[in-house]
Amino acid sequence: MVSWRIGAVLVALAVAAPAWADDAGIVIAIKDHQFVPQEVEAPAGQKLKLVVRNEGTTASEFESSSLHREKVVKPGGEITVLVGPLKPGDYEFFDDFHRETRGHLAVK
Ligand SMILES: [Cu+2]
Repeated sequence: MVSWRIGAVLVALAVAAPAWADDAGIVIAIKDHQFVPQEVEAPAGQKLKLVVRNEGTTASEFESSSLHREKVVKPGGEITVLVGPLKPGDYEFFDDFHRETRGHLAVK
């Protein structure tokens, strides 16, 4: 059970982070062991919200060494990954459970 105090803190945090509140983020799906899209463009110097949806029937792990992120995505599930601000460049990501599944984030 969450006490009202913790609830109040969570509400305060949600209000303090308006940048994400109305931003749907960059959606990347995983379908048939492919990222869709495989190449995602994003602006440099900004915080980015990546939404990774697993539309497959097996678990995946969204992972990126250059972004320093790794998170399991259940079949039919969705995760949110916050990154940035990033410098221009190419940031590769992959499914650590199916390593041939790769994509990249082109930051410009
Ligand atoms: Cu991993």
